[in-house]
Amino acid sequence: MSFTRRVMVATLATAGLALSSFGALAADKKITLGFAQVGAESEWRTANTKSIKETMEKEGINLKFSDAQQKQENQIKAIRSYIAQKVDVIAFAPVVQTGWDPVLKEAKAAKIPVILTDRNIETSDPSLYVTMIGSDFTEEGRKAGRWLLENYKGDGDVRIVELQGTVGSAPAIERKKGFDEVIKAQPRFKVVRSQTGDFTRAKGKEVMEAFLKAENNKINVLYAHNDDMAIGAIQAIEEAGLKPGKDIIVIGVDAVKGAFEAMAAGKMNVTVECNPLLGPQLAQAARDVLAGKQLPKWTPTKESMYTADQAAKELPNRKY
Ligand code: GYE
Repeated sequence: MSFTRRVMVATLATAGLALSSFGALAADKKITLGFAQVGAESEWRTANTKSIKETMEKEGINLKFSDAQQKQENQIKAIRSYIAQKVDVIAFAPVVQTGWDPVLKEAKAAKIPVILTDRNIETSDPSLYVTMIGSDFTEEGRKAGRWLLENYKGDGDVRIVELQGTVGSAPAIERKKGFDEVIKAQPRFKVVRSQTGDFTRAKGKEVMEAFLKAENNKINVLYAHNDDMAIGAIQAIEEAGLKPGKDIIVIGVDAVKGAFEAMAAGKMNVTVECNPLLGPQLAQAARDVLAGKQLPKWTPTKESMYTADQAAKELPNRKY
């Protein structure tokens, strides 16, 4: 090989490596992915975890998995341990929106790419993560609001209670924002109580009991930021001697099987879909980033919504 040719080959090889700022991974090396999950708070989360575990197994990606029990400090610890273990890629579903910059800077310094799944973050430096794979929560909130304005029958003030998701989480903040944005067009629709139910059935039931007491049962609509809280609240409504889905309109988000069952039983009116099956997109994104490909900053998932009259027919087709 001539000198110039040798130099050219060397330059090309360096350019190839430089394509990825995260260091090259030999094509035949098994990828190790460290995933820091939020917790196991809802049916949605269980389906999300299952999708990630099953996909990585199938794809031959070595998965390190941790469950943060809805606590940011646990997720930060998990991310630090993935950095210490020198995994190839870190992915996580951030429990809350803020407070990630310090740990993400540590990942960046270690040249480990970070992929966000499900929930987004607020950061002063967007280069701290490669891409975000997940839903448009504000649009989900708008869909819930629009459905209500278009389908509510009855005159006078409409008294709405809201069960919010985990305090500080992207879906809680944005589902509230989108819903408020739409309903403010008709001032007779009023959110009279709004409190967190932490995305769980137990808390949804407990807070709904308190709402019913405080409002002396005078509630027309429940808007729950996820189906699990709606299902917990349905129990509270029944125990108060009222009919969920009739006396109180019940709106949820996620479109998990439990919501379809409640709708088929006439106890819930509508659920806005939020797709938890993110495993395949995550595996692809991990491969792409390690191959030095440029990824879009956000890949929104495609979603629809389902009403009670579609529930019985749709239930057998649901995958989560
Ligand atoms: O809606 C809820 C879960 O972040 C989209 O988290 C997710 C939300 C989902 O606990 O059920």
